[in-house]
Formats: sequence, C-alpha cells, structure tokens
Amino acid sequence: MADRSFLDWPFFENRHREWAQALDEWCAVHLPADHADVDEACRKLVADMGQGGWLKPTGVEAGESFDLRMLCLSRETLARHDGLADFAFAMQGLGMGTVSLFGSEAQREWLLKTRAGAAISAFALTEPGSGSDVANSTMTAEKVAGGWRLNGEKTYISNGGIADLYVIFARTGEAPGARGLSAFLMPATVEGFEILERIEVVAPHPLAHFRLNDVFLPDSALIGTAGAGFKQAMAVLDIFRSTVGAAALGFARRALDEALARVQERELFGAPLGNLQMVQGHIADMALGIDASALLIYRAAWTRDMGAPRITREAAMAKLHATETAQKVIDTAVQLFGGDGVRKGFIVESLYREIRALRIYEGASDVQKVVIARQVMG
Ligand code: COS
Repeated sequence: MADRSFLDWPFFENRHREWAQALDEWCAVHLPADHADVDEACRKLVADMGQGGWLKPTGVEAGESFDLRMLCLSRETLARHDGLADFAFAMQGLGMGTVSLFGSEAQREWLLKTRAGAAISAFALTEPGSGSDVANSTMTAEKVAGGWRLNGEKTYISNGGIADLYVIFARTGEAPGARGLSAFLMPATVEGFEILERIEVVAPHPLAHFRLNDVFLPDSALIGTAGAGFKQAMAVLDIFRSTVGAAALGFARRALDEALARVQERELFGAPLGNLQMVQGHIADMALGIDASALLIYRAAWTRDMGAPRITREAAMAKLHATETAQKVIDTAVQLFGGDGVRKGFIVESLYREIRALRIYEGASDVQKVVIARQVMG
C-alpha cells in the first residue's frame, strides 16, 4: 500500500483528499486495462473515466482556473495503477489545454465532450525539425478568404490516429520566430489530414506522424489571436509539466511499493533481503527522492492554485526532479528484483519502460534546465 501520509500536507483541501481516495478505489476495481490493442484500450479508458466523472479536472469552464492539485493527484494515482490510464487522462487535458485557457465559447463546447469521455483530443506541437525549439516550427497556416490553409508535418503526436480533435500550432507569420505562431482547433474529419506513420515506442501508446495537405480551417478555428500561439503553448505546458512530474511520482511510488514487498519476502543469506544494510540504503534513497519530488510537485500546483500568474520555474523544477528521480527509483527496484526485474509480467519491468519517455516529452530534462536557469538568472 503506497504511503498516503503526504495527503495530510497543508497543500491540500479536503476535496482533494476525498478525490484521491475515491479515484484510488475506482482504479483498484477498473485497472490495469487490457493493453493488447492500445488504441482500443485508450478509447475504452477515456470512455470509462469519462463516465465515472474522473475526466472533469482535464478542462475548465470559461473564467475558471485549472485545479492543478486535482490534476496532479489524479495523474499520480492513475500512474500508480496503470501507465496507459494516466496517459489517456493526461492527453484529454493537454490536448484541450489551449481551448480551456484561450478558447472561444464555440470551441469550449468541445470541452463538454472531452471531459465526458465522448471525444479524444491531441496537442500537436512537435515537428520533424523542431521538438525542443518550438519557435522554429515550420507548419504553415496561410490566410485565405473565410479561413486558413494549413500545410506541413507534425510528429510524435500522442493520440495521433485516434483523436477526434487536434490543437495544431502553425506559422501564421505575424513576426519571425516565437511571435509568428498561432493555434487552431482541427477536427480529425477535415479533408487533407493524412497519417503518415504510427510510431511504436518502448511503452506502447497511440502516437503518430501526420501531414496536413492544404487543410482548410474556418476563421472560427483560430484559438485566441493570431501570433499568440507560442505563448499559449508555453502557458499550457507550464500547467501540464507539473502533472508529468506527478505521473513520474506515481510510477516511483509503485516501484517503491513493489520493492518493499520484495525485500521483505525474498530471503538471501538466510534472512530477508531487507535485513541487509545495503538494501536499506537503497530503500532510504528511494523514499527520500519520492518525498522531495512530491514536495516540488505540490508546491508548484499549490502556488498556481493560489493565483500565481506563472509557475514556469516551479513547474520546470517539479518535472525535472520528479522524472529524473523516478527513473533512478525504478532502476533500483529493478535491481532489487534481480532477474525478475527485467522479466515480462513483472510490474517493475513495465515501469522501467513507462518512465523513460517522461524525461523527454513536454520539454526534455535539458530544456527544463534551460528554463530554470533563465528564471533564476532573470
Ligand atoms: N509562459 C508565457 N510566456 C512565455 C513562457 C511561458 N512559460 N515562456 C516564454 N514565454 C514568452 C517569452 O516571455 C517571450 O515573450 P516576448 O517575445 O514577449 O519577450 C516569448 O515567449 C519567447 O520566449 P523565449 O525567448 O524564451 O523562447 P525560446 O525560443 O528561447 O524558447 C524554450 C524557449 C526552449 C524554453 C521553449 O521553446 C520550450 O519550452 N521548448 C520545449 C518545448 C516542448 O516542451 N516540447 C515538447 C512538445 S509537447 S510533448
């Protein structure tokens, strides 16, 4: 049983504690999902979570703020039970984050569907030539009568191939670099939308490389104002980066739980493995890393929930520390499991695959260091 004492920290209100407890109980009944067909698994997870009401924190009504503590607690809890469920939850939020923060009334109608699990969303920022360097995006959106004409490619797009809706960042050219990008809401049914490749990765989830061939979007598809796309993307990432840290925290907590059970039941040299001081040292390092990650994550979430306009530094610290630490915690758990640690069917083996991408997506660890240094140095 994962340590729940952190829920007593003053960062939380009772509604957060009750939500975490109730979601944990739901997860114990419904997860892990059957991963045999990841597309199908994600569709079912989104539908089931939507019906259960668990996707509500992934979007907000006009004028409301995200409850970042709720988002983080949800991801932490889901990740502890099933990485694919966490993925499905997270992408409903990231995918529609730009609409939640900057969308028009008509665009916000879609939030009713994504929060109910009746539509799947995707956040399409990365391109073959620009992952970390967003200001260098090359997909174009040219102004034409009544709307925009989009051309170019996006890659590593989560939910690519199964999403009903894509938020697309494209160059509209008001200025060079970061000031010339805009965000658009695109339904998957538009003419000219072509999936070039479904990408397979170490921890399978829906992922695609796609091309837009002269896709026409009406003026009403533009999110907010033209030229504001870069700052919109960064504002969304400021929120969701903390939640990536929370997912890593959930994986790390699960790895520690698995390791604790293992070292208590496994005998070595005539006594439980956990009697060895070297093993106790590992357990201490794991627990310390986990608590430090939790403090950074819930500090970032609390700061934002208390009304801070930007948590760029706090979110980058939370993501960087929690994902790097979770990688080490899980690696230690694998080590404590010996041969079973790398064997299919053991949870630590799947955690070892699940955690890796979190150090890359939504801003690689190296980018988080750049962000932190810029904030610290002013
Ligand atoms: N919130 C609001 N505005 C922000 C911001 C934030 N978090 N970060 C930057 N901005 C603003 C800046 O203030 C600047 O505004 P002005 O033009 O008015 O001065 C503008 O945006 C450009 O910022 P900056 O000069 O810092 O842009 P850079 O091109 O140097 O890029 C990094 C900065 C590398 C930090 C950015 O491109 C980044 O985060 N990259 C990683 C992207 C990522 O996460 N990719 C994964 C895709 S999603 S899976």
